[in-house]
Amino acid sequence: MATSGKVIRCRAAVAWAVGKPLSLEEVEVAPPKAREVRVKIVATGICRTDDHVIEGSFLDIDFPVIPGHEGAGIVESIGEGVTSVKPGDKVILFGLPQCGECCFCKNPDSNYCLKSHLSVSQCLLPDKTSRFTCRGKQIHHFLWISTFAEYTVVPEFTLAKIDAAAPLDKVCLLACGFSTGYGAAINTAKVGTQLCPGQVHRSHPQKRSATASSSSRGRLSRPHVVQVKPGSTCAVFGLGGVGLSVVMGCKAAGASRIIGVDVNKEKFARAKELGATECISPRDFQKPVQEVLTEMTGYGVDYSFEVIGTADTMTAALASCNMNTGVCVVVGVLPTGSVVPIDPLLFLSGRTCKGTLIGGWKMRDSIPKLVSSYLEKKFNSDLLITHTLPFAKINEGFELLRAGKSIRTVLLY
Ligand code: PAD
Ligand code: ZN
Ligand code: ZN
Repeated sequence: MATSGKVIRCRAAVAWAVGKPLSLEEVEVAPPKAREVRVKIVATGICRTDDHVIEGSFLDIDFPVIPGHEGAGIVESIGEGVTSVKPGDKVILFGLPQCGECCFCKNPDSNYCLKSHLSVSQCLLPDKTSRFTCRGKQIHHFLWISTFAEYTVVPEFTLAKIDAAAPLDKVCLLACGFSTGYGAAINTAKVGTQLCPGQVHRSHPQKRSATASSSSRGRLSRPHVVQVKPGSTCAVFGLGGVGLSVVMGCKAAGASRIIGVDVNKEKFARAKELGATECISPRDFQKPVQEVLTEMTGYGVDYSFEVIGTADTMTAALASCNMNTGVCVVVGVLPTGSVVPIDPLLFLSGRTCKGTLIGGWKMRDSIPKLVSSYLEKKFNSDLLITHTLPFAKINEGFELLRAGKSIRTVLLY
């Protein structure tokens, strides 16, 4: 391409300091170095995690920074040694790398990579320099991908080539929101089997007598036949873009009861459309929501998901799953340094609590497959997109998110 090897001047949304609105600026984007790729971003979603960055509550971010991590685009140029993509390829960028070399990347049961931001800062590229400058100042990268820029430079292992037929303004959500929620249900929790013995039903007397007659014909039978009701029960705390993707994952996994929990009742209609069997607002009850959910289900749900990011909702989600085999999956990102007081008795009887990063997917391996599934209409992540705005209206997109008016806003460049 004509721009290959040259500095590109383009627009980007810069967060100059904590708590300040994003500022639309002209930035310089240097060419990619070895093992790096420069990408022309075509579309990016706005995720609550970007808002956590702007408000200063997300893990050790160096300012000024260009946030954004739900982007899709087209490769503009590649640095030396890049083999997996070439200029013109459609790609999705992701904030959880897959270097392929660390012990966790080599472990088939893990999607955590030691090059992730929780282990090494991703505010500068791996060679500890930035490719962005603005008004003579160095600007930091975010999760190595900074998609709130018309052009960005990323390490090769933070992107994957996708099907040329994929609509970038739709599949950008697969970079984070959709994949996180859907994967939290099907990969992390492995929703599908019903775990709580409280939900089993004794067989109908007539069926029992049928069994007895089988027995009389000498076939193997058990005196108390138990029919396990198919499907499990789930509670999803937070019905934003990520929580609704959990709902979709729970439905796809065959859950029989999916209870959405949100203080904003405007989210209920979409949640039901996507698979929630009922929705409740904690504000409608005098008692804690965990008690409400326990009463609704007998012993608590099989799986609970915290998809908000507060200490209170994390405690409530944990206490909402059944005391023995219940699994609570923490998806929401709590402010850095948060401490959640938890009564150890909640675990003593067997409950499990686990976290998920981007839904457990090994991103480089999984993104092309998820895009194929999208194209085959195996799921409809388009239903998460409530607003589409030009990039210049990025702050309006954040206002919609903060006001609870949007699920996902996609920005077009
Ligand atoms: P969102 O703001 O669109 O959705 C959050 C929802 O929670 C909204 O519908 C709110 O109304 C609702 N809510 C807020 N407070 C309460 C409350 N006290 N009780 C009940 N409902 C409440 O955010 P999102 O869906 O984009 O992201 C959700 C969280 O997931 C957020 O913390 C984000 O940082 C995190 C996330 N984690 C990962 C990961 O890999 N673990 C990836 C992407 C996002
Ligand atoms: Zn995100
Ligand atoms: Zn790795």
